[in-house]
This record gives sequence, C-alpha cells and structure tokens, in this order.
Amino acid sequence: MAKRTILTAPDPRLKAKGKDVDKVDGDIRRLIDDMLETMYAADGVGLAAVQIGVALNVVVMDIAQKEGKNDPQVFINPKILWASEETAKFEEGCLSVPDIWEEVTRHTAIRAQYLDRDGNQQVVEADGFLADCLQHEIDHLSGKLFIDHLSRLKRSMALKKLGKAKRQKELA
Ligand code: GNR
Ligand code: NI
Repeated sequence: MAKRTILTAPDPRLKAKGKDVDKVDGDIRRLIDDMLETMYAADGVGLAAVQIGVALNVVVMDIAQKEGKNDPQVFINPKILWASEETAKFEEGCLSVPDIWEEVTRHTAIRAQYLDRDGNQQVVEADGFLADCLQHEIDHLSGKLFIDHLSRLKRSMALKKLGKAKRQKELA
C-alpha cells in the first residue's frame, strides 16, 4: 500500500471525467488500497480516484471512522438510479478544497448501483450522511467539486481563501 498525494483546487486534473472500470482486477484493488490509506491518513470520510489524479470511476468511503472502528466501503462505477425530490442542506468539506466548509443542497435519499471490490453488481439505498457523501463523491467522478454548487460569489471567496492558504504554506 502507498499513500498518494491529494490534488487541491484549482488543479485541472480535478475537472477530469472518470472512466468506468472495465474489470475489477489486482491493479484496481491496489488502487483501492492506496485510496483507503490516503483517505485515512488525511482524516477524510471519502475519496474519489480523480482526487489522486487517476481518472477512473472509483470511490472509497468510511463514514463510521469517527466511532473508532473502521468500516471501509468501496463503490466502483457508481451510478445514481433514483434521487428523492426532497432536498436538504448539508455542511460539506472536501480534501481537495481544504479548510473550507459550506452548506450544499443535496437530495436527501438516493439509490445507486455500483460494483463492489469483487466486481459484483450491487445496489445501495442511502439517506442522511451516506447519501450526502455519495453525491459528493459521484460529483468528483464528473469533475465537479462541492464549491461548484455554491453561488459565484461564495465559490470565488472559497478559491481566494484556498489560494492564500497555499501561498502561505509555500512561504512557511
Ligand atoms: O472528508 C470529507 N468530509 C465530508 C463532509 C461532508 C460532506 C462530504 C465530505 S467528503 C470529504 C472527503 C472528500 O473530499 N471526498 O471527496
Ligand atoms: Ni471531495
């Protein structure tokens, strides 16, 4: 396993559209292991392959880690099959947009299909935080960040803050 570098906005590679995985083989499972290691090291609850510069439709997630025990989840080629009409605001952050937290409007429930680690077709029904995270990660696979859901003003403020933090880190 190897920890990878997480890209941060405005890196153009974050705008890449992921390609579906043809076959869940050893290379993909190694990618998944690297992604989980990278996600846990960064204290994130999810990570999409595009965030480490790999334009494939692979997502890892662990929304239980705050409770002390790891519960890694893997979603390969995830597709939303159904989304509730009902929406709600969720406070979101992103490892590719560090230290920025904003409310994003999301569907409160979704149904999605995906391949698991063994390449088997699965369907997940998600609500609450899992539904929020899945929508956030599936957005990454089409080159979309949570700040793209914000008003132009809020997005430009977030990018400005990010640029400032990056420059200060370079000086430090
Ligand atoms: O670590 C993360 N936390 C988070 C909180 C609210 C909604 C979505 C997320 S995902 C984010 C990790 C990340 O950037 N995944 O792409
Ligand atoms: Ni993210």
